Amino acid sequence: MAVGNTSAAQWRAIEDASALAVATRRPWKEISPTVIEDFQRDGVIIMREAFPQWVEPLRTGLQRNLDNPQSFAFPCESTNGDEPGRFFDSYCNWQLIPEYLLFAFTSHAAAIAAQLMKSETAQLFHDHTFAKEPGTQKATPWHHDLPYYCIDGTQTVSIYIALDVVPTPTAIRFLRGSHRDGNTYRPRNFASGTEYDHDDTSLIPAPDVDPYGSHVFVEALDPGDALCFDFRTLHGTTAAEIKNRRRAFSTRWMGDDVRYLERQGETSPPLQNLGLQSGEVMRPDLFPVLWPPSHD
Ligand SMILES: O=C(O)CCC(=O)C(=O)O
Repeated sequence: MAVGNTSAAQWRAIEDASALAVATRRPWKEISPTVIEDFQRDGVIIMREAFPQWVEPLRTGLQRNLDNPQSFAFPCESTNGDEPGRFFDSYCNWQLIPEYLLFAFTSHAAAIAAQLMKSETAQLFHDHTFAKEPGTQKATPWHHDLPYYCIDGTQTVSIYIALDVVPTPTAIRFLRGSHRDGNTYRPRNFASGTEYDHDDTSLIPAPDVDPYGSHVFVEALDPGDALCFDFRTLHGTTAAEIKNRRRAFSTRWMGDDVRYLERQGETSPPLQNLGLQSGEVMRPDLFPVLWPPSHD
């Protein structure tokens, strides 16, 4: 099995996603002010039983990804042939996988994202699925997501939904408050752990955080639980062996202050030809604005 990104389907299947946003509605779900403040302070929160009704549809969607990776966008294998298990991820597939599209356009994820980001709007950047199969002993390297992306801003959130039971030893760990440390760390390749090629001298090497340190946030998860974290929050895992499948579905959301940024190096997703200059708003025809929920 080839490691890293391989050739695959195009991620743009829908001409004008903003028309789809106008044609659909998303429900409201109230988030308490305490939870919003926890998110703003720590850069991560857990929402228990946030999406139980979406576990089965999202598993079905992810299975399409796993069965036929090349039919979808940006499939990536991060375990080498001589390593046990499988660490798979794929992103930007909501236009190609109906269950992902329905989740984005009809679930209460957009309402949750807008409130946590303290933003008037929630714009979908992309979806991202992960599967670690039993036997995998591959750590997710410590990193934060913002420098992988062709955007900049402070109002961001990933809503990462567990699709299996995840015990603490193999759960994602977050360094509380790291979204506020002002640093931007060099992206790292998940397969090799090496840094991306980058000409941006403002990026510094990501620290290897002590996974058992006192500022580390880690929670065992049940299917339907959601971890919500800022794109700047450092996170990673240990190399503890995966005993049961560990699948997850994430949507990445942008708030009012997020703008396109032309990075001086590789990005992931490697989105080309967006027709944007640094500082411009991300195009709603490609990245639909899903909160406010309707355009009446
Ligand atoms: O599931 C994992 O181990 C990695 C997830 C991750 O890095 C992310 O969602 O940004």
